Amino acid sequence: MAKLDIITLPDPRLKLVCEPVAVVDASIRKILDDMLETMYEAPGIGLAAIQVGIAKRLVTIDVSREGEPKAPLFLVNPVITWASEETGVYQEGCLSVPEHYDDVERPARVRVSHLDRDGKACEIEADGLLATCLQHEIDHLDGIVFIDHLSRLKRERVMKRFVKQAKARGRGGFFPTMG
Ligand code: GNR
Ligand code: NI
Repeated sequence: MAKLDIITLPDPRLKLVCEPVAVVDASIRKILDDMLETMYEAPGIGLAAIQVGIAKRLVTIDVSREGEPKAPLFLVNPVITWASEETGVYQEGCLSVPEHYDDVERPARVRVSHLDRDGKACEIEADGLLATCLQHEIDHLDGIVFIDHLSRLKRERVMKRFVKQAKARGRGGFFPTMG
């Protein structure tokens, strides 16, 4: 397995609509395994392939808590087939939006159909943190980041900060920004 680099805002690749996977073969399983390692190292509870620069509809998730046995989930071409009317609010974060956390309202329960790591068709029904994480990851596959669910004012404030940081890195992070 190999740990991959995670891309962050304002990288334009985070806006891409990712391509469905035709066949779950050894090369796809290798990407999934590398994603899982990258996610555990980060650490994060979910990862979409585009966050490591791969524009395919691949997701890894593990919402098990510290001290519990690991419970990795691999999802290929996941689709939300049902979402509850009832919503819930979670404070979300994203490995591609480091150090920003904000409340997002989403359906409280979802059903998701997908292929697993063996290419087998599966369906899962989830609530709580897993339901939130599934929706957050499936958003990534369509070029949507959680800050897209915030008010325009909040989103623009966050974007501005990340553009500034990227510019600072571009010149070695040495000189102060000009605003
Ligand atoms: O690690 C993560 N934590 C998290 C917390 C609340 C809601 C969603 C998430 S997903 C995030 C990892 C990530 O960026 N996945 O795309
Ligand atoms: Ni994310």
